[in-house]
Amino acid sequence: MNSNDYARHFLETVSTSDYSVVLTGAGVSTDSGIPDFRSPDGLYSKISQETFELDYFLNQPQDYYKTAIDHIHPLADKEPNITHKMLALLQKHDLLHAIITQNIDGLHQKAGATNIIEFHGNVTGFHCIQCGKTFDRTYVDKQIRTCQVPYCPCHSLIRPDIVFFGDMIPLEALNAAQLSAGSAKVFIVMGTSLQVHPASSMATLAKRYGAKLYIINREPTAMDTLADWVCHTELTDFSQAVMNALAAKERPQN
Ligand code: CNA
Ligand code: ZN
Repeated sequence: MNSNDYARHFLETVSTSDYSVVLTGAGVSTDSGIPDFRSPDGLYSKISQETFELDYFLNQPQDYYKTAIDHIHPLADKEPNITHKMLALLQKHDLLHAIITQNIDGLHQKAGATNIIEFHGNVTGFHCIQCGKTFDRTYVDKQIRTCQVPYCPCHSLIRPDIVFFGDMIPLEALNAAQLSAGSAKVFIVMGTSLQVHPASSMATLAKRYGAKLYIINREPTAMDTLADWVCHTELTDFSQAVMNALAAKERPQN
């Protein structure tokens, strides 16, 4: 099968499902200029994995924020790509019903998608670890530039609203994701290596509750053998083919 055949088959499948859910990972945002974690030019080739660990953040917040101001906070300035737009379009056609994302970049929202479950939080917000007061990036970046680490007026550390390795998944997001995955007739996985738990377990949960599992990713993932359908491709090609197939379906036939 080529990308066009895959896209047509994919569209037929979601057209016959009354509840389809996608789980996205860093691979959907690489075409927006955001490196993923584990690809050869991914973030792990530039910054160490411990940058995303809770203990590291709490013990050395100045080191975390030194990296974050250049490599993590600017994710909020990026623009959505064709895959984010394709998923938002599927939602408008009632062919996709929920998006569970491991990404923290907010690009599904920028593309106009709705019903997005941010499993690992987002880069746009910050809060005090003691009193819970919220802060925006302008405040935090200014504090980093002047005193390396942002502190709340109550003198406690300000942390980002992202989920570090070692953090709990926000309960609301976990519940919503489990409910969506458990209700899915079709569960689609896009642009993730499926190596981060418990996000990856949403795919096994969906499958256990009877969903057809579709995986679309450049490389093999940890769950390819579990899937009903696997497509190893560039997401730009796949998403363009889906957009074309959707447009062809809508054109009046003579
Ligand atoms: P990962 O482990 O780096 O996997 C990404 C997968 O996407 C890899 O298997 C790649 O082969 C694949 N991929 C990359 N680009 C493309 C492409 N253009 N077309 C097709 N496939 C592609 O990242 P995961 O998302 O699996 O790991 C979960 C972590 C990464 C989550 O905690 C995220 O918060 C975190 N993360 C998020 C971002 C972001 O918000 N954009 C960026 C980097 C890391
Ligand atoms: Zn405070």
